[in-house]
Amino acid sequence: MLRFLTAGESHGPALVAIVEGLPAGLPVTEEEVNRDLARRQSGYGRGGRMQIERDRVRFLGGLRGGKTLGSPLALLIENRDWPHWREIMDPETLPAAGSEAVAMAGEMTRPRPGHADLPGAIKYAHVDLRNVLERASARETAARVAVGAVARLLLRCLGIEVRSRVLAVGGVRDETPLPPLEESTYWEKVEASPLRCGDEEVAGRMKAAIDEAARRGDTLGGVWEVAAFGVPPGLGSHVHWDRRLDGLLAQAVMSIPAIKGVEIGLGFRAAERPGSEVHDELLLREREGYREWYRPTNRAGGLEGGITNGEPVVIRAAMKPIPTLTRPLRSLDLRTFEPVEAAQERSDVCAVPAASVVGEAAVAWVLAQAALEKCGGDSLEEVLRNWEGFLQAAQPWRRRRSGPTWS
Ligand code: EPS
Repeated sequence: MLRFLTAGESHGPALVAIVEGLPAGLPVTEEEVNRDLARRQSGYGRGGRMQIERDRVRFLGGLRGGKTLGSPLALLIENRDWPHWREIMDPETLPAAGSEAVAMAGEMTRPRPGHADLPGAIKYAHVDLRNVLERASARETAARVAVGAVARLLLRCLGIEVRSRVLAVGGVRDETPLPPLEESTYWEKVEASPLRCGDEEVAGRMKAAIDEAARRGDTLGGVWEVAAFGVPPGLGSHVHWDRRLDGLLAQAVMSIPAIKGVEIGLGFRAAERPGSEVHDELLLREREGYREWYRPTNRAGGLEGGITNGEPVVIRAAMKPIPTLTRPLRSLDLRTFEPVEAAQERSDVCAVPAASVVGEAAVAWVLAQAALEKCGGDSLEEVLRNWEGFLQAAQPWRRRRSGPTWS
């Protein structure tokens, strides 16, 4: 079973992750992981913290000569901001009352509505909200992206590619239908866009909306989409609730901080249409000596009955605006029980583009798990052998012409 755990606080020394269950022999490089870490750090609307961090991974175990060993893969991402927080976040001693450190970031008792601050404090019996917010911070997603980058390397060996793009920021929407993977100029545009939006004109309006929100001391959410191409039919299962791949994908995406809605394929729009305009019909075509089924549409987002159907897996997430506002909302002080303004911490105005990269990691992870569940092996070689057999067997919709008949 492929699994991972992460640890680390936003302003602690580092984030760490341990990945277990990877096959031996998978090529992994720091460069590949760093590329995704950098993509997560970019994006219009991020705050001052991203100027400080230059996220880079260091492998501490499980890798030798650029290939996994089959042992747990241990990785670390240092927080460059840590030296500024050394006293405040010291694992053993809290800063003395009246010290400079306390003047910089003393006890925090004014919960931000929408943040984990208050429920986290109640649940874990903390009064200083820093004990919650440090781990609830989206900083933790850097570790998830590093782990997702490794999953992506495995998927690439299996012919699966994961992409993401931003479809809305605030009320500004990009209605461009999902282009295929082969439309590389489109995907290059997305990568080059600070909004991760493939339509420059729309991206300009998104940028203006973020600037306007920043001026008002406000924040903005949005919608992003992740698509996985090259996914064969047969991953996931209809037989049990916790084996349905749509449910597993939704959980992974919903668990990204600030995500409040997840949809697959048409999602909520499917509820408004009759069945004849929702389901993807099966048609027949002839190609390269084969007769094969195909689907003119992919409204199901590549999943039927919790199983992949061979079409791209398409999943969208609705992200709420970040709860740290520079013009703070009304709150209550945990110590005095007096009405106050919610705490203001340095934060982002909009992290939708960055979160779309986290979404890629979440989807890549779940697909890698599903692929290994189907075709797992102790070495990459064994996985590839199993995968090849699975692909051969999973193609009953293709028939080759042998003489006058199809077989
Ligand atoms: C975050 C607040 C900001 C963000 C941070 C998430 O950090 P800071 O409080 O240090 O300014 O920049 O995001 C990251 C550090 C990151 O790596 O994504 C929060 O409160 O969630």
